[in-house]
Amino acid sequence: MTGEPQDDCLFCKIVAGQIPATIVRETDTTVAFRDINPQAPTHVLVIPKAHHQDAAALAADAPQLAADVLRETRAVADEEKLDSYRTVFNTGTGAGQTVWHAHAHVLGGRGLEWPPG
Ligand code: DGP
Repeated sequence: MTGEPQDDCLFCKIVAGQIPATIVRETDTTVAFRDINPQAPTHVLVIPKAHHQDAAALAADAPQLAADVLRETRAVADEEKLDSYRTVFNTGTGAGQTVWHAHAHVLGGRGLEWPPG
């Protein structure tokens, strides 16, 4: 069921402390941690603690929680002292989503080209 922890979800395991991660921020509803395969000097993932499979499901089923995630991307950028940064939600296999727990990438610390690949 959406929102419930999933036994086979990597990010649910990070939320539960069962898999280590470098956590940079935590709120009642969200966790932000460094991406294991950083694509920029700052590359942090912001996730809802509750399980939603992607950004579309999060926005549809828990819009307040989606707002919490978005607010935290800004907080991460502030803590990392980023004047410019990019927030990315890969949604669906064709867009590069590989982990099926909604997450925002916060990327910064270098010039970022547009459009992305
Ligand atoms: P996406 O491709 O948008 O689904 O992004 C998933 C990201 O998750 C990808 O950039 C790599 C990151 N990732 C995968 N496994 C782990 C992990 O065990 N720990 C951390 N910190 N990040 C992970």
